[in-house]
Amino acid sequence: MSRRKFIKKASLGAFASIIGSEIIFGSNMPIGYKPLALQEIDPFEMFDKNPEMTVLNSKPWNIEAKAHLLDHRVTPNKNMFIRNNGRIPEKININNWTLTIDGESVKKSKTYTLPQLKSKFKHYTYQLTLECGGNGRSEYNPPAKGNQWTIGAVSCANWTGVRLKDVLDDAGIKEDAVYIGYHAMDSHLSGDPKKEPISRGAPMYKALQEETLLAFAMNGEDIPLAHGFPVRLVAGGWPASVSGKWINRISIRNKEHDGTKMTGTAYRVPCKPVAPGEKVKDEDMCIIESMPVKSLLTYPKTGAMISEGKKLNIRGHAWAGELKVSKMEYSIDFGSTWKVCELEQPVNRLAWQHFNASIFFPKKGYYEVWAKATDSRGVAQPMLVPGWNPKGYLNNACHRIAIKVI
Ligand SMILES: Nc1nc2c(c(=O)[nH]1)N[C@H]1C(S)=C(S)[C@@H](COP(=O)(O)O)O[C@H]1N2
Ligand SMILES: [Mo]
Repeated sequence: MSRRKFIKKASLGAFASIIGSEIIFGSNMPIGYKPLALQEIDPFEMFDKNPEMTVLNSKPWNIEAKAHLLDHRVTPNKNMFIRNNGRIPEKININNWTLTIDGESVKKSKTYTLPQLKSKFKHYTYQLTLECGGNGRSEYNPPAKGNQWTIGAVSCANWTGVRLKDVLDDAGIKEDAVYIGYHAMDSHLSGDPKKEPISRGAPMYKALQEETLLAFAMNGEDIPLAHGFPVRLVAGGWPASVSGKWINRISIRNKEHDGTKMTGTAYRVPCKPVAPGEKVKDEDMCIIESMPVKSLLTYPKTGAMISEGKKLNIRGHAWAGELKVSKMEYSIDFGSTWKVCELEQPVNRLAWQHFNASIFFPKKGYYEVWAKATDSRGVAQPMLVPGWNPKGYLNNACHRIAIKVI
């Protein structure tokens, strides 16, 4: 038997056992053909995402937006990036779903059903910016392992839910509380039920902020499964890894939470700058809290063309973690000179801010438009990639688009 034939025979058997029945006429299938029943599912259809988005990984699913897909003032569900550390929970029965507040620093452990959570506490809606700590990772050199996010792991949706603060107050917090840690229903890629894919948290002051929500709706609908149905934590302005999806337990800790991806190098950067490629000891790594100032040009698309003498209208969003953006500028001469953009106030704290400008180009040719935001403390985005770090977090370099004047 030839090797090709053997592979075909072997896979026929394997296909049949996965499908659960014999494939009649299977021996007629062209070599390399995968029966429809086994063909890869279409992630855009499965997650109801814009097909223009980029799939970075399928095990687990990680999908990012392109700049022009983030043009809306409020990110539509279809264009919101997906970042998973493990397997999305498969069967969620909301009738059985409960949230437990426990931990060393809770006065008395308490469990809430979804109707209890929704009826007992006041509802709030905020626009909250969620950016993955690894957004921009692909630009670091030496490269960092992990999903090679470019610019699209950021969103600003309308989140509706109850304040975590109100729920924690109801359960009762002891005086020695320092941190919260979430636990969720997704499963570890290894399949080991004892392992959690991720269990992060935040210090009490962030947990108790008015805008920190236990959300049950995203843009006015039930939270889509991939984004944390039925309830997720939303802590705007911090690495989005703090915003636990599919949560069912929050522990009030009397020490820094030590769950999966809280320790070691995960979501940490060197406390002091290091040289590119340098080894950093775990004890010299600090937890990322507020995200740095950043902006994105969402219109036009890079590569746009405009006729000579016409003005080009540009627009986008800017955000600055816990802070506000106080100035937005653009450059068409590779950062030699800057002009001010019109910048709107945020709708609420921790929402991104919209900017626009009208640009005149002196003559025909190739240009780049660079955008630079400055936060309320006077810190501006770096023009190129900032301080290297082992995991490739916090790249807030100026976004740029190419423009041709014809
Ligand atoms: N339970 C759980 N929560 C999670 C994650 C996860 O893998 N599991 N990923 C985190 C990370 S790293 C990010 S960036 C955000 C992404 O949220 P999104 O997929 O809704 O955009 O969810 C966070 N919450
Ligand atoms: Mo993330």
